[in-house]
Amino acid sequence: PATKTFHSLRPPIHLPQEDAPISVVDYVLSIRSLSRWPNSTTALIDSATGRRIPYSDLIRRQKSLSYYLQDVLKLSRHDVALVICPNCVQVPILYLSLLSIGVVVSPGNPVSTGSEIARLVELSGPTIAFATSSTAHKLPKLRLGTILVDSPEFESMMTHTFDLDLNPGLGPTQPSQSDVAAILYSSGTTGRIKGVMLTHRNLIGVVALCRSSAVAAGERASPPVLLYTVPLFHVFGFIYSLKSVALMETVVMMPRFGLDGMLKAVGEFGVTDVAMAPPVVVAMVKSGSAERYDLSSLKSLVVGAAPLGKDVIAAFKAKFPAVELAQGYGLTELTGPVSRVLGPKESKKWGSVGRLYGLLEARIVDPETRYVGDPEGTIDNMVINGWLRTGDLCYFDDQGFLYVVDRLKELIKYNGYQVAPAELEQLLQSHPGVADAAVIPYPDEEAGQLPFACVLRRPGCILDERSVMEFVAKQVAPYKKIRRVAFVNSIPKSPAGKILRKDLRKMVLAPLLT
Ligand code: 4UU
Repeated sequence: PATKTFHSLRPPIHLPQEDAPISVVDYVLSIRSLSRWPNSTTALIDSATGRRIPYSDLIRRQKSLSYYLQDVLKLSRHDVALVICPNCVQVPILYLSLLSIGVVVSPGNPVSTGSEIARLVELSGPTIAFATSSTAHKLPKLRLGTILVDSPEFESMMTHTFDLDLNPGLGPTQPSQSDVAAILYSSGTTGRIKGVMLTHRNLIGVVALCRSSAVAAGERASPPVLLYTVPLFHVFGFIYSLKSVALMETVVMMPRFGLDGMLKAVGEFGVTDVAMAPPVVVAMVKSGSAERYDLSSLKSLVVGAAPLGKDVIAAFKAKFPAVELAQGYGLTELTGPVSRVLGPKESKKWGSVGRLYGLLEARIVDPETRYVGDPEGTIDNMVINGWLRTGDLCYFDDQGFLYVVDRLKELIKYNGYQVAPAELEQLLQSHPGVADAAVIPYPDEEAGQLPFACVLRRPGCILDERSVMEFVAKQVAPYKKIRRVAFVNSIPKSPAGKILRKDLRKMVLAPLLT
């Protein structure tokens, strides 16, 4: 039968002409005038210090920093800037400044090791890096060096006074919409980490989608106050940092996540919405201390990046009946948001990741038969005939609500963070006691999935679980650690030598889980 195409049921989106010479920053700033809270004052709040940055100040800082980056540091269009920072109020301002002058923003996980960061540098070729005093030591030497965003120098780059009238428009580096705006890292459906290139047009489109869904969600009496527990380097936080400015929302930034700190910040800053990955929902359900905090301002949680179990949803609704739980589904390769649950009526669809955002189209294809006789080849190709393969097993119900049932691609998600099995397999194979190894996800109530190593020992070698885990832990960021090990007699492989993960799951996991 002909493959059915599912169209978005949301209102249509109006985008700027494709050839209009505007950057995503021009777009974000231009639609602010359409905000329902044009007088919204606070842009950013640092939850640790309570420091507030008003919108007027954010714009001034962004302009000042753009000018400095371009005219003093001589950064120009198409240069790549690596950003290795924990969440902090400086980062959204840095993103806007770099994007406004056409510099490609490439954010990486701040807990990465030096060699993991070196790989990002190899992929994207940055000329400059932005880090904090806690992450800078892991960065290699780049042509224009590393700038610390938590230094007094950076503060003065953002606040130095210059006469805007003498420097009207940052003319010559005006990016076009087809320029690459950001390189985000993702392992896609297979193998190792890759740099995903997103254009200004991609970002403009997604900001427009977020804006239209905010309009559709209905009136709010006062500007939303969002707290991000999601990292700004990940597509979820990256896109949110742009859309919040476009919508003139107030954003509470938590440099270091902790459940109690988050709950306290909700009361302290009147937080209305929190963006999070499922493990935070699990923690809220299990926490014995949630009752101690004033959560009366909290209206909704936007939860995405990994599956949220139905029993967790049920427990959450029982414990926090006044808080709407809205799942969102997205992928780095699709510039983030794909679908979300919108408003109290839709959130009754438990377990759904919502309806497609405006403009989006989707197809459900049979993963086994798409390429006759070559299921692996099917999984390997991320783009087929202009369609992007998500690698997720999904279905739509008859009202256009999407459900994610399973993940077919190799990707493991630990606390919502991407872990690429191939990267860990390569490390394991470099151990002298290991003849062969495969890494698959092991289900975990709190983290979602744990990286689980199936190891074939070299004959005559003595190797225990702990030494396998320690060997890997020394070389990777903490979220990538192997957390369980099984020793096997063989690793099932296809004639072409590819690990048959489904067979391995059946062979090793099934007996452990029953
Ligand atoms: C089951 O996780 C993301 C992006 C998430 C996102 C972004 C903007 C959510 C809401 C939003 O507004 O991107 P990646 O590239 O890190 O991982 C993509 C993969 C998906 O293919 C799927 O396997 O992460 C998984 N995933 C989910 N799985 C993402 N969201 C969900 C979800 N349920 N809600």
